[in-house]
Amino acid sequence: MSKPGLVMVGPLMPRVVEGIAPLFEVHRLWEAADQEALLAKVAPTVRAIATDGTRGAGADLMRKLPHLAIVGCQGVGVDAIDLGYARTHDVIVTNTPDVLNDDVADIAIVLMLSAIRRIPQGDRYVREGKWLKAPMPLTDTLRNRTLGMVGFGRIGKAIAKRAEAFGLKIVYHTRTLQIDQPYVHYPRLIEMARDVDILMVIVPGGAATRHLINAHVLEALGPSGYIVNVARGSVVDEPALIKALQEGKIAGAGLDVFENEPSVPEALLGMDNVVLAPHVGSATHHTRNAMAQLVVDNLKAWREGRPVLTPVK
Ligand code: A2R
Repeated sequence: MSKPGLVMVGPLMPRVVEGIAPLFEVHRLWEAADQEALLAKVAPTVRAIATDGTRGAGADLMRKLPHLAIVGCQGVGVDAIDLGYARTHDVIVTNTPDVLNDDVADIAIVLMLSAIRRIPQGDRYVREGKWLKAPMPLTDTLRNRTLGMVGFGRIGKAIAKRAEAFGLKIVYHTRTLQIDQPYVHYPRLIEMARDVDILMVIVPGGAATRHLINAHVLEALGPSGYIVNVARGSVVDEPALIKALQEGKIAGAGLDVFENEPSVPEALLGMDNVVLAPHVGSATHHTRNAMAQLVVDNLKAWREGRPVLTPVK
């Protein structure tokens, strides 16, 4: 029996490539000189797309594949996939939740500590020989601080578990109260921003959370406040953040994600109160392989007529 077709949108982990090879006829979209021609040619047999959280799958792509049944996404965030189109056309979407919680949470804590204790700045201080002339200036501290979680799902809880160990007081903002949680819930983000020292952003991207962190929220956070974003660049109004940092309306930021990745605004590159990371939350061999395996397991389940493991609802 011939294998159904699968469009791979961009390069994925070798584990995905090897895992799906026995299951699908794989068409590598990004390698095609003429992508439109490739799609037109393979459309009659294509049932699946394999993609990642950054490239996603827009309606424009899915529309060209009328027999599409499943989109397997490597990543937990599916904001780059047109879920509305998928739903109305009975296309299953799978993502890779949970397996990345711990690595993303580690990076969240690292960025928080790096911003507050100025770790990369200290590294530069040593390398540039400044320590030979004078000790590094004192920094802010994590002591007696309150951490405001913006989003309190799977990754948020992994971050909170770590933050507990640092003695931080934890509160959270989500749309829904979680009655089983011991922490104070703020239905209004602006009120939480007023009461906390650090905002930790870990909500999904997309239209509903676009610029959730705006000038008003940053103003409410205040001049001794820090913000850490390990969610999506779209959640933070980047020009407003830059302005707040420039004007001392907040103290600093730790950022793993940006509005226009991999481009980072020149203004941020020049700031000493900002710690930058190139979207590396889940970027370890261990976790990326686990994510890749979950992409394969979902596509395999569909191929064998079983329920997929991690559908996006
Ligand atoms: O609002 P709720 O009760 O649905 O709580 C979710 C919260 N959330 C929001 N909070 C405030 N305003 C919103 N518009 C909003 N939309 C969602 O974000 C929940 O507490 C949290 C999401 O949790 P999970 O679905 O478990 O996602 P997970 O695995 O923690 O990953 C979060 C995001 C991904 O979508 C990627 O973009 C990124 O982290 O790596």
